[in-house]
Amino acid sequence: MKINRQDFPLLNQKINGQQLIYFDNAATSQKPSAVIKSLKYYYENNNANVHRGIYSLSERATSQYEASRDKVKGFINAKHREEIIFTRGTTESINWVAQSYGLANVKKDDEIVISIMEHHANILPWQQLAKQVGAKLKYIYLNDDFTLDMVDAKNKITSATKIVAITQASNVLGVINPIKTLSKLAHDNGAVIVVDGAQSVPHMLVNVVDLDADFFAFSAHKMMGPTGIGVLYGKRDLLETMTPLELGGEMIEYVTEQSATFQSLPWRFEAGTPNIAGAVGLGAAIDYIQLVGMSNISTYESELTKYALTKLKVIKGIQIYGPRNEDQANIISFKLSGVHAHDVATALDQEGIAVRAGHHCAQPLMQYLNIKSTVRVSIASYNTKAEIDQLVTVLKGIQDYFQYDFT
Ligand code: C6P
Repeated sequence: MKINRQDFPLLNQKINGQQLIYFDNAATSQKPSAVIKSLKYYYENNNANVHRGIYSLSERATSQYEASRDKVKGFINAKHREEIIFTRGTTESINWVAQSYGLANVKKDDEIVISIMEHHANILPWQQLAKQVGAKLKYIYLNDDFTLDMVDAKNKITSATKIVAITQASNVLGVINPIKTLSKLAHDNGAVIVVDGAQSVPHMLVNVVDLDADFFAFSAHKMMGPTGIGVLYGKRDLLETMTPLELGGEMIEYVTEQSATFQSLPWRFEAGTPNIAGAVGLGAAIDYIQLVGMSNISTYESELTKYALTKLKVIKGIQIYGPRNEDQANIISFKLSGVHAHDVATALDQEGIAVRAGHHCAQPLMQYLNIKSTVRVSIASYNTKAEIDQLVTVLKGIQDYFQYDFT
């Protein structure tokens, strides 16, 4: 089944007098009516606190909240529901791994290996951990086609490595990394692998068991769900060893004046009143995606990305930062010679086209590429070839306006 654009009410509006074309899906996706309605329905009919009320309404809220956990489990093919922890999003999920698993398992002179294409959310928590314990933070660099240099990966991941943290899909380059190979490399050296799935989960089928990921993080808002909710998946035997970072209500078993015992998984990691409506909305987003079919979404987005690459590639003075091949995710970054990325984004906005411009929260990658910013077009399944054609036409107009001489 193909996505019905009419399912996304926000898209039906004008910006600066032009029909909105939304190409900033990697920042956050738009939401289908089914998700919006699920939030409204929840608040109008089922709102109560979870896990504590001995009354029907609270039991209903609890069962909806827990049903979403089961949906997430199925969506990423986890083995056990206890392995699904609701968080605020990818950023919080990775911070928890660093400060709970990391602090307990990484010691002085151990090594943490990440890649140069990471988002700050998968850099700063490891920088902090490395400083706290006196460990070394090492980077895997890139091939000329912007893909991960696997020779470098093999050199960097050694018996000194305790954690490998890698994004499955780059939010700047659109590169999809070979997670299965990397997890084998990590495991062969006695390390765990933490996968940032923020950009892969919305675009492709993810199977955490097949990837053999030890931890996997993602956000609902990039996959048609609400903001403020995300997931930390962790293998059960690893989560069992971890101490919760947040303490308080919901996560306890028994508390005395001086001590406390904690709940079992996954509630041990969900202190305080959780984002119940968010979880319900995430469940609705999963239902919607599964109704359309993740493989249909993936195929359509790849087809549109290929189409966009073909059209963009021939624009004079454009430089595309990414592998530019069939295997890349739905994200294209580029620069137009002689025009600042922010000027391009502002000019596109005048024509109703929303793109992101800047460093995309990946400043070490920008430094490595020796650039300050790119324009980024990120495609979703509700975008169309006509919108890409319009983007290309406007980009050509921007070049004419700035009158860059390509001769
Ligand atoms: N990238 C972008 O425009 P949060 O904010 O926690 O939902 O996701 C953080 C994050 C982590 N990893 C990757 C690969 C990401 O792309 C993001 C979010 C957005 O590229 C906002 S900066």
